[in-house]
Amino acid sequence: MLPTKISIAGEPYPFEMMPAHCALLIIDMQRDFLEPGGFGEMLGNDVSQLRRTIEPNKRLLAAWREAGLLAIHTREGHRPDLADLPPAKKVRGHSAITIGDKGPMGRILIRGEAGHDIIPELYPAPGEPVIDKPGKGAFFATDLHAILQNRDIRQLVVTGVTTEVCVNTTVREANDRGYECMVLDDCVGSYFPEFQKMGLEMIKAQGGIFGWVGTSQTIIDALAPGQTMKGAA
Ligand code: TIU
Repeated sequence: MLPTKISIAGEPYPFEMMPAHCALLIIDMQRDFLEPGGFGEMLGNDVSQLRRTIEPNKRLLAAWREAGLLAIHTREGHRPDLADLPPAKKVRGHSAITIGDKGPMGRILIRGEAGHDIIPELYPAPGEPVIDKPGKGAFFATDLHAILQNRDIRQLVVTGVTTEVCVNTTVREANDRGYECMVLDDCVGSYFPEFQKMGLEMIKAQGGIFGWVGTSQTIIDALAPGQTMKGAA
């Protein structure tokens, strides 16, 4: 049994994690953002900046599942008929190939296409909710808030990609809805190192204006049986 509360080292100060009320939220670890030959790389981005998050996320997810806690996955994407794709999002960037067009791994960011799906390394287990979101934030136009409320979740450990876009947007949305968020620096990634750094700074500045920043190993240690005994003593 895990303790009711576990103090997790983090910035700007320790995060008092309540395992029964805390979910792991893994943002958009999709093939099109992370895999060589995908949409992200096609746009000229360096996917290795994101791929370094795969192993730490894998270890964290395994420990999280082992502890019997709730893990939730998100995917950014749209309906095949593009009815939920704002025209402004479709044309943004003036790219030759945009959302809904045929890309290297099927139609880009369209639900049901190979590139839209989650990478095999972090594939959701049966029973783990998958949130299909049309925006950058995971709360916009989704049932995430309802799912969290129904499970009495009040805290989120947030990982995934990209740090300054979908992770930051989601953490801000969650914060305004009353959730406490801890973002794990080794489990979130940006194509741009300077945005990785500042994306994390912006969360923990001003006394943790949007939440906490920590590291996956601290949480894995807290969830491990040996550490749990110590924490309970
Ligand atoms: N998931 C997510 O962050 N979607 C993006 O479009 N990110 C970029 O950094 N472009």
